[in-house]
Amino acid sequence: MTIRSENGPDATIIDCQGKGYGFHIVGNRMGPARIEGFTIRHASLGAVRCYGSILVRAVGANAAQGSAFAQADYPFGYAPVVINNCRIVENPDGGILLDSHDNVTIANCYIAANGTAGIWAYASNPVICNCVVVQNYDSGIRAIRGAEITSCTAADNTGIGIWISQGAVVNSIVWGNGQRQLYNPDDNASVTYCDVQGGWPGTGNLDADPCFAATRSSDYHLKSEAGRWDPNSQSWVKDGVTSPCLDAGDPMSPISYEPFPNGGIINMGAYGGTAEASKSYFGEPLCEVIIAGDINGDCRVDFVDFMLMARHWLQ
Ligand SMILES: [Ca+2]
Ligand SMILES: [Ca+2]
Repeated sequence: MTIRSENGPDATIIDCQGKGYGFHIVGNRMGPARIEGFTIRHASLGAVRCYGSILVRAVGANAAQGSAFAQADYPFGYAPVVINNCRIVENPDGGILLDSHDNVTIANCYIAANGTAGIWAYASNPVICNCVVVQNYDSGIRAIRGAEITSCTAADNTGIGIWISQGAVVNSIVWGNGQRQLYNPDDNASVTYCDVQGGWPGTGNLDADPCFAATRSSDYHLKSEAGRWDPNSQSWVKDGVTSPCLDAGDPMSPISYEPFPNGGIINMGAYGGTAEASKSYFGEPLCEVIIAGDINGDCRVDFVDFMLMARHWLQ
């Protein structure tokens, strides 16, 4: 089952007016589910809840007790759920709630100003990528069991930025949260190529002001002297400073849709790898002409470009 809006989350608003859930996905009854392109707000119990259900949990524990349908199609007991390109805002009891569901992907979502956690994952193990999780009135992401978190921005939540028991946090920014930035109670999660306020052990981690565009207006794009996408004016603007999070992600991560000049390396944060990634600044105006072989975009072809190419040779 796919439910997709025609014109995206700015135009398509599900206002639950203080009642129930926006979407409630229970077990495998509907098979794979995809929810895409909505604003979901004012749902008293949560914008989206995914529940593995007792039946599905029984399949996981003892396949003989489960339904033939679940056994045949979903050996792990969970039909995949994808929540993509949604704005999950102002839901009094939390944004996205996962309970005993092990196959949920949350991608390209803006999750803000919810009454408790932005994403609350209980006995679940979600994949969360390219999400802005900010200004929620508790934790940003609370993954009690674990999660794979890639290219996310968890900032200015009143509680913990990211609570993760196991799994990984990569290419992400965790900044300005009210309590701890990161909480890893079992010391089992790896954190790499992240900007964490106060610092965090791990390869490639930074502790430096990420230079968000405008936290007051909830714009968490990163400032750049070479160009930053401004969603209000729908244009590229230039700043007086450049974020240290540009080109600071994992050098082996694909840069995907980052516009030129992109440094040849993914940016940290929710817009890293997207068409809205801030442009790399090299201390001078953008190149007037693009030279073949200038991979990072600094208007020269030199050993840095050669190194970038060599790193990804024959990938
Ligand atoms: Ca980049
Ligand atoms: Ca170059």
